[in-house]
Amino acid sequence: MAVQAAKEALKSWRLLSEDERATYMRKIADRMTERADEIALAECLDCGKPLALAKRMDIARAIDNFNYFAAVVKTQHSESHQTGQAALNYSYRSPVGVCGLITPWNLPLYLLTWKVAPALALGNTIVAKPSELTPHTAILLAEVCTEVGLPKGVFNLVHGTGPVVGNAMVAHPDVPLISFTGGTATGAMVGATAAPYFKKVSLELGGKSATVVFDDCDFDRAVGETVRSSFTNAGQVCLCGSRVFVQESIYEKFVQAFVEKVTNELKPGDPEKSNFGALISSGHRQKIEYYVDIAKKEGGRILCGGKRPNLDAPFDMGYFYEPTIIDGLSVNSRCSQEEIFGPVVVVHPFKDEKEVMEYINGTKYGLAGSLWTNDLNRAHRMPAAWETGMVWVNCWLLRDLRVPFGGVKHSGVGREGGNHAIDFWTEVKNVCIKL
Ligand code: TXE
Repeated sequence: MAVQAAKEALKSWRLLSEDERATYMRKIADRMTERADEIALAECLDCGKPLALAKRMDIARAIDNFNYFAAVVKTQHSESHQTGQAALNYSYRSPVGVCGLITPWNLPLYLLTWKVAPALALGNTIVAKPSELTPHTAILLAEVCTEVGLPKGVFNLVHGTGPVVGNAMVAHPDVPLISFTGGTATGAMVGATAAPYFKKVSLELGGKSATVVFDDCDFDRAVGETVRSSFTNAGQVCLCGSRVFVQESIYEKFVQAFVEKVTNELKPGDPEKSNFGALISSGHRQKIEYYVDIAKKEGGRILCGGKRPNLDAPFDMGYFYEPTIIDGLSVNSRCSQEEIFGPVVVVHPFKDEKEVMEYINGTKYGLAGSLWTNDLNRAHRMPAAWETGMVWVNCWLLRDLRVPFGGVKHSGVGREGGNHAIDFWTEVKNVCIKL
């Protein structure tokens, strides 16, 4: 049904001018801005994340995505190559067609719009499936699209579980593109299902990103930003730094300051008031507790957290878990190798750049990382050797939508963002004209 509607709508949607499609993108952004508080509250209630975070990050960024790709679609350019006096070549771009979008529960609207905006702006129609755990803001987005007059069938929202509805999208012969964000294991299934159809596929998967702190860093800024990079959204952000490596000369001082700041500043509680929200589900909290138990068995030392907070009703029923810092583990321990995707970070000392380079490249993931140093040469040298998709130096999650976004190894395939989005969400052919 949804694919059929998208196929039908594609016939006219792909013929609109860039200006016409850009106008729709801006109308969606403007209407979301008008409804921003309502949408933020829906995201807060669906995820348990702090309302202030939903407003500041999720919804603000969702609106930016539409405005950004409204601009991109107007500034994209194509290639032309003249072959001497013999011929002129030019690149001809066209939409891919009906795009299947599958998104996770941690940043529901943020990640859905990161796909919807470029897909629509570049002339595709879509069938989108949000996580079954967090459908609400996707529904509100569909409402906004209707309110601004987006033609029927351009944006199709379907709900359901991954193995049934998600899998059906991936295996549908009339959906030539799949953009997936979710866990690595799921991404492997999606890739395998899509392979026989030779679809365009982008996979944004899990991570075990590293934060590396050298003794020449701006200490207070490094501590403050490491709290943010470790525990934003209760650590349920694939870009979070879940492994913190600190040069041994400042290890004790840094870890003490890190633990103090986390303990004093991150207070789990009412998501409409606190800065530290709940986990997405009881099952996910059990997964977090399972890993903390493993850490204890592997000889880890719980420096803070490691348990459920004592909260007054009704928040005592919420899926809260205290921000947790663990040290004393081997870099090859399960908690240092496997994605936990919650408010748990492991801290490790390191001697020098050579040693820490081996540590940070020593997992199957390669999504992001942050580096704290004032050594200019090191600031360029380490990212070049870092097996990851994105490196922030003396900052974290400072986003420019024009840059490539994606991971390597088990963190994914493909890049989205800026011109990379144009390449992914369109097909390009070369036309050669004899002169
Ligand atoms: O993922 P799941 P979740 C990762 C993060 C974590 C995971 C959490 O690292 O591992 O996502 O999100 C659908 N065929 N990232 O638990 O279970 C499912 O219904 C087709 C990385 O939601 O993989 C949901 O809509 N679809 C990311 C979606 O897949 C299937 C940023 C994701 O579900 C399916 C955010 C199947 N067989 C989270 N099984 C990044 N790299 O940017 C499930 N689904």
